[in-house]
Amino acid sequence: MPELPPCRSCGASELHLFLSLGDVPLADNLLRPEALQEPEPRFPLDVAFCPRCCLVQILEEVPPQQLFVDNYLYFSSFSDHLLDHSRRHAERLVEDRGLGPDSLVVELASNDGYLLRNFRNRGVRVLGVDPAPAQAQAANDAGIPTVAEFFGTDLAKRLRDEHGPADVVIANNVMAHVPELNDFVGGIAALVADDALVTVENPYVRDLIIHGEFDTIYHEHFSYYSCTSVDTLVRRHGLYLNDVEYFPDLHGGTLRWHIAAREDVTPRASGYLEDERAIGLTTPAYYDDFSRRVGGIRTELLDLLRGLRRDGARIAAYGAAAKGTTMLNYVGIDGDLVDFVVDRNTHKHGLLMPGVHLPVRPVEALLEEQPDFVLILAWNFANEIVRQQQAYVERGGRFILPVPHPRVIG
Ligand code: DWN
Repeated sequence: MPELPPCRSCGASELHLFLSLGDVPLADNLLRPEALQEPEPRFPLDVAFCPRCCLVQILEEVPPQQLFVDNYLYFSSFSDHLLDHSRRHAERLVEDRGLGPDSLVVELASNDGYLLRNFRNRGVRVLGVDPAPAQAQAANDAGIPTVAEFFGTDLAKRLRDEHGPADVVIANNVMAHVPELNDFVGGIAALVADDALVTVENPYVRDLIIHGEFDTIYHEHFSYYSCTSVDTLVRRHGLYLNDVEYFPDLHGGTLRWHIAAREDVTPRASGYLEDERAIGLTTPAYYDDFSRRVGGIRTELLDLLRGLRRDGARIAAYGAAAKGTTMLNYVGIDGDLVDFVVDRNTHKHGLLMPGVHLPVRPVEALLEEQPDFVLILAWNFANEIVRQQQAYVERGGRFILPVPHPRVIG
């Protein structure tokens, strides 16, 4: 194994490699059928742990321009659960912090304005930052001022000069997506007012390991966070991890970290840090068994799907999700096992899943074709999806969940 790169947070040179998922295509790079003749880039997907700052991270750095600007198809507004979660977060912040027309709320990776619109509707001044052009345009068209650039310290200083300091900064599912972590967090420190609150949401690496959620590993996600790694990272920039909230039903287990320029660490935050040490999450040994378990999930899922196909079953999949690309390509699920994928995101219809080239169709195809089984690739929204697909179930359709262990439900 060639020498591993330094830790992307603390620069330590002794990263501990614990999982290799092979060469995988870019998770959100769905293909147009006419592009099938062109070479499809694949990149190594290797995961390591930093024993010094506890950051879990992938080793490959695909240029963010290639990940999030060229052909980025993820729009946040296609999940009711996520929209409801975001609305409740915004409303609580407005109440708790007395936000109004003189306040400024900045969201980093604001996508199509799905969250900031809740503040705007309450008369709060907002500003979005998102480099994905189509998403930023959709937000601006919806009246959410959005800067279509990558966030970092330079942009933070420009935004502060132009708009003043931020009273609230929200960074949901973005701090995992930046290769230059210190430039990103340094930018937050430069942007916030002295009494500001920063809330950062990302999937919790503890749940990724415990629930076998290996498919949430893809090149868009450079880092996978624990409270320990977040605490170390923000303190490096004069910020403090003061509180932690846990959302077990969001993206397979999400933490919301409350960060501020003023240290006021709650017992809840201290408890998380102590628990992580107690369960060994701050040591390499915690991750060593993961590779074997992931191999087991692959074997079990292949055996399940091959058995159903041998019995003549027709199988489709639900969710042209980024995680779906990792699942389909690592396990080896192509047209021999699954006929098509359905998704509510209209931007993905008519395209092909990266690597395995399964066609993506509107959700209505489930009733048109009535496959016997549907593998839920967007398992983090399984409850919402099953509720939504009762007509398919009433006709005898059944779902398959891939993690933490492959199984037929319903
Ligand atoms: O970090 C990220 C996570 C938060 O979202 C981004 N890098 C990219 C994206 O990852 P993902 O594509 O795996 O996320 P989702 O939100 O789990 O993808 C769900 C897919 O399923 C989307 O394409 C939308 C679709 N969907 C649907 O068709 N019907 C979702 C729901 C809830 C539905 O009812």
